[in-house]
Amino acid sequence: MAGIRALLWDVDGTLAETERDGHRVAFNLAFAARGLPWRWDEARYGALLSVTGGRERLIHDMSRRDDAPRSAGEREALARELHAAKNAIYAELLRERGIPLREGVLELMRECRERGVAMGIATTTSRANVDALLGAHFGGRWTDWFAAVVCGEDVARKKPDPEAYRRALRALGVEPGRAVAVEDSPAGVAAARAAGVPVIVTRSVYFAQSALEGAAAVGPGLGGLRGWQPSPAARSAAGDARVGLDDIAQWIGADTVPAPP
Ligand code: XBP
Ligand code: MG
Repeated sequence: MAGIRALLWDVDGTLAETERDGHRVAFNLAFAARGLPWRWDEARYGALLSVTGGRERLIHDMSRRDDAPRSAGEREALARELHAAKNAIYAELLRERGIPLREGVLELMRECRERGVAMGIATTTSRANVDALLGAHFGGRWTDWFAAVVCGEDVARKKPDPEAYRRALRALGVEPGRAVAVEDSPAGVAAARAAGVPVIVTRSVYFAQSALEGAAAVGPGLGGLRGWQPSPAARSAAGDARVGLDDIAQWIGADTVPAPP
């Protein structure tokens, strides 16, 4: 197989632990600001993550509560309001206290830039949230790092639907088999696979135990090689300390990409 031409990044859970420490906290603050007694603890939020999309998650939760508005229209309106408030609070949280990138993320991004592998974002989170996270880490010109950015607003159907991946591939002009997705969730893996994109999984706190069918490799994080299945045989240009492009190429059966000049 020919070499990898593009790396497609999921955002929440993959770049940073934004679900537990960001979105969940912001949802709870939005409930409190609206005078609602609702609170999503870590376990409840983990169960709710099977519904992708913050607004969709709210509607799903309301459908199971007896203290939520009765009519579907009212629930929809409340979900919109709470979701907008949550996103504003999330951006504020990121500005004020920040959420670090997961280990190995920045290093792999730098390696992609050095070795001429294009990068794209394929997420179904809202654009404002991606902007808040990546703006905090890369500054106002963060989009310069990515040749394609596909967010929740750009798709009609969220993950596990493959639309986000298909759009990102189209924008990059790369065939599915020449790209690799980096994901953390079963829905993300399903989305990438349905688009024909090989995927590696960097497990996040909420999907630490999930079955991840169809992933080329699964591991505890990009910052180290220990715990990855299959265990990496190729020693990457980056050495043994972290997951590099050579490890990824080996997992997906691609030729290695050219080493940095
Ligand atoms: C993550 C999601 C999002 C976030 C919250 O998808 O499902 O809904 O939980 O963001 P991904 P929004 O991992 O593909 O980024 O509130 O903007 O939906
Ligand atoms: Mg994710």
